Amino acid sequence: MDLSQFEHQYDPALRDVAALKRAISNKLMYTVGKDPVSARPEDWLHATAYAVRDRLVERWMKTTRAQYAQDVKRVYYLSMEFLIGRTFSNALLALEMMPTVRQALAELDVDMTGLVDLEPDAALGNGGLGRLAACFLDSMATLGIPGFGYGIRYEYGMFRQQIIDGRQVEAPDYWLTHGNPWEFPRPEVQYRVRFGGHVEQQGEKLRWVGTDDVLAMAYDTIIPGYGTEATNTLRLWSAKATEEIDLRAFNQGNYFGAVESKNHSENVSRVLYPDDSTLSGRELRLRQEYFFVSASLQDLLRRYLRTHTGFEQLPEKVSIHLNDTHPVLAIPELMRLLVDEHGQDFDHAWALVQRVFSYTNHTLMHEALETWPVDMLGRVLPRHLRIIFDINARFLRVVTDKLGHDIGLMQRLSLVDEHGERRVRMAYLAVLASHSVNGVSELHSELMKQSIFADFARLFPERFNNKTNGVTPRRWLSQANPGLAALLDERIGRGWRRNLDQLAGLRSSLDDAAFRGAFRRVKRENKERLAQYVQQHLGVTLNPDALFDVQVKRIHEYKRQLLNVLHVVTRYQSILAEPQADWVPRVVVFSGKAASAYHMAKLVIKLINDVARTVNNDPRVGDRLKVVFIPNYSVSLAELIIPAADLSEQISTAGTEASGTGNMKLSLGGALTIGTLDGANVEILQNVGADNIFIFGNTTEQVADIRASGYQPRAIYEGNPALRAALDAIRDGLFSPEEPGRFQQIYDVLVNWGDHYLLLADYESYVETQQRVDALYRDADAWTRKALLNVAGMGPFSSDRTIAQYAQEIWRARPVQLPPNMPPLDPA
Ligand code: 26Q
Repeated sequence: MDLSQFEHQYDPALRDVAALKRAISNKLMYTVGKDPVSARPEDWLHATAYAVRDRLVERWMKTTRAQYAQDVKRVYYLSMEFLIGRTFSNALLALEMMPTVRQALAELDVDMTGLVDLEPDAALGNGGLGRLAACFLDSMATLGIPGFGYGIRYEYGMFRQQIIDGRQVEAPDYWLTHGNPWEFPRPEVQYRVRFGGHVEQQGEKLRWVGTDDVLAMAYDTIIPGYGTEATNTLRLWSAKATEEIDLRAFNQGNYFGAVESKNHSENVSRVLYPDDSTLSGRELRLRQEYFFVSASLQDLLRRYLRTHTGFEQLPEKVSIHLNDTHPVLAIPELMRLLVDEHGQDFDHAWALVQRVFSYTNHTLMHEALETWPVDMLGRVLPRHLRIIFDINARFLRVVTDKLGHDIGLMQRLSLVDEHGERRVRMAYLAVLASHSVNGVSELHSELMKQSIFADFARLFPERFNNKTNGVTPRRWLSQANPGLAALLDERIGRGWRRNLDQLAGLRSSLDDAAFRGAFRRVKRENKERLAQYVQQHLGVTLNPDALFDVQVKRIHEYKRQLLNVLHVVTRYQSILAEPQADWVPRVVVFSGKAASAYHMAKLVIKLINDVARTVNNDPRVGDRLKVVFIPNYSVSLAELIIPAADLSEQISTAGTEASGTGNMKLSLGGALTIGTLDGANVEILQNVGADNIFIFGNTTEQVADIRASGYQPRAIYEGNPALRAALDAIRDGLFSPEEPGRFQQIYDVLVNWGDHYLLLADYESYVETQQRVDALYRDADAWTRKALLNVAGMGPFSSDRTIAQYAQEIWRARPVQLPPNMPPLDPA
C-alpha cells in the first residue's frame, strides 16, 4: 500500500506498520487474552482498538497537563444524551492511522473491511439533541476548547427497532455485552448522590437528612480532536449501590432483599428513556437527571478546588452548559453545594450561579417542555425544592419592586405553575439562572423570544441569542462519504476537514464536466452501496439510477412523514392512471424510530410498510416507484443512507422543527432539499441560494394565520381530487385489505379532527414541488450543478463554527496551548 499520500502526517510513529503489528499482537494476547490462531474478528477488533487507544492516551495526558499548567477555563457540557455511534473509524481518522492499521491487519491476515461493522453503536441518545452533543464534543476537541462532556453511562441505549409484520417492535440494546474497549472505568472516582429524606432546621442552617444514597462511578472516554493533539474527556456516570444498603439488609439475614435493593439503586443508570419529545414524567427519569447532575457538580467543584481557594474565580474558570432542561437540577444542586456544603451565603451563591450557567433550548412544543410535580420533587429532592422556592420568591419580589404588583404577570413568570397540580417549570429556572439562553437556528431563536419566553425576553433581553446548529465534517463527510471526501481532496485540498468554509472553493469547478462526472459517479456508488444493503436486509431490489428520496429522522407528527406518504400514494395512483407517461423512477426511503408509547407515530410506521408492500409488489409499477422502510435507524445507518440521498425531505410544519441537523448532513452529502421554511432550512436556503433548494408550503406566519382564522381541513380534502383519492384509499383499506379499517384514524386525524400540523394545507404545494423535482432530475447535469452548489454552501454548517461561537460569545473559553510539535495538517 502506498502511504505517501499521508506524508503530511505529523507523527511518523503513527505510520510505523511493524510497531503497530507488534502492538496489536500484544493486545490480542495480553489484554484480550486470545491466541491469534483462535481469535475471532471481534477479538481482533478489540485488540486493534486497544492498540489505537494507547496512541490517544498519550495526547490525552499531554492535553490534561497543559490544561492544568495554564489554569484554563473549562467548559462542562451537561447532557442526558450523547449519541456517539461507533468510535473505531473516528479514532483512526483523528490519528490519520487508517492506512497504517489496514496494512498492519492485512499483514496479520485480518481483513479490516467488515471488522468496523462489528462494533456496536454507542446509542446513548434519542436523536437530534444527543447527536448534536456528540458533534459538539468532536468540535470542542478539534478547536482545543477544554470541554468535558458529562452524562449517564446507560447500560441499555436507544432500543433496537425491529419491524415485524410492518410494525415497530422494540428490543433492548445491551451494547456492553462484549465490553467497551474505549472506556476507562474509574472506580477511584465515586460520589455519593442522595435522594429522599427530609430537611431539618439547625439554627441558621438547613440540613438534609435521612436520605437513600446511590454511588455514581465515573467511566471516561477519550474524545480526540482532528488535526491537533488536543483531546477531551467524556465522563459518564454509572450507578452503584452503597455498601450500607447491602450490609443492613444482609446482616438481617435478608440476602435477597440486599441484592434486590442493590438492583433498585443501580436501576438509575440502567436505561435511556426513548421519548424524544413527549414527557413521561416518571420518577425514575427525575432520579436519572439528578443523579448525573449531582455527580458532575461534585466532580467539577472538586477539580476547581484542587487548584483554587474560595469561589471568587469560579465564573472565570468554569462554564456549565445545559443541553436543554434535562440537567437543570444542576442549578439548585450548585446552590446547595455552595450554601450547605461550602458555607456561602445564598445571594452570593446565586450571583456566582448566574455567571456560570448557560442554557440551550431545543424545542418550543408545549408537550415537550419539562415540568415536575411539586409533590414529586418534594419527595425525591426536598432540599432542592426549598432552594427553588427561595429562588422564586426572591425573583418575584424583584419583579414586583420593578414593575409593581401584577398578579397575571406573577403567575406567568413564576417557576411554579399553579394551574391544577402544582408543577415546577424547568425551562424558566434555566432562563433565570443563566447568563445566556440560546435557540438552535435563527428562526427558532426568534420564535423562542416571541412564544415560550416572551415575558423573560422582555425582562432580560441581553440573555437571549442564537447559535445555529452544525455537524462535524469529520464523521459526516470524511468518514461517511469517503468517495466524496477523496474527490474534494483532489479539488480543494484536505483542509476542509478543519475549515469547512473551504468547500466554497468548489464553485470554481462547477463548469468542469469531468469533475461533475466524477461527482455523479461518487453519488452513484453510494447509492449502489445502499441498494446492496436494502437487497440483503429487506429483499427489495433498488435501481441505483432512480431518484433516491430520503426522509430519515424520528417519527413524529410534526415532522410529517405522513405528508410524504400522501405524496407517495398520489404518485402510485398517478402511475396506475398513466402507466405510459414518462416517469422519473423514484425510490422513497424512510427510516426512524417512534417513541414506544406514541400510538400515532407507530401507526404511521405501519402505514409506510403497508404502502411499501403494496407498491413494491404491484407489477404495474415496476421500477417507477419503490418504497422502503429501513429498520433501526441509528448513527451507523445514517452514515450509510445519507451519502446515498438525492433528495432530502425536511418537511415539518413551519415553526415546529427547532433546527434539524439531518438537513445539514444531507446537503453536505450532495442531496437537494425539499423543505418548508422551518428551522435551519431557512439558513440552508440562504447559503445555497433559492435556485438550489425546493421550498414549499406555508410559512410560520401563514400557519398562524390559518389557525387563527379557523382551519378547515375537510374543505381542502373535498376540494382536491388527488388528495381525496389518496386519503380515501388509505381510509378504505387499499393498503390493508386484510384489515380495511386499520388506518381510519389517520384519515380522521387529518380530515375530521383538525389536522393539527396542517398537512392538507401544504399538500398541493408539496406535490407540485415534487413534480419540479422530477423535472430537474431528468436533466442530470443541471441536477449535479445544484447538488454541487449544496456541498459548496455547507461551510457555515460545520459544528466547528457553532462551537467557536459558543466559546467566544457564551463561554468565553480559549483553546489550550499545546507544545508545538504538530504542524497544522494543511498549511493552506
Ligand atoms: C424529556 C423528558 C423525559 C423524557 C424524554 C425527554 C426528552 C428527551 C429528548 C425530550 C426531548 C428530547 C430530544 C429533543 C431533540 O432531539 N430535539 C431536537 O434537537 C435538535 C438539536 O438541536 C434539533 O436540530 C431538532 O430540531 C430538535 O427537534
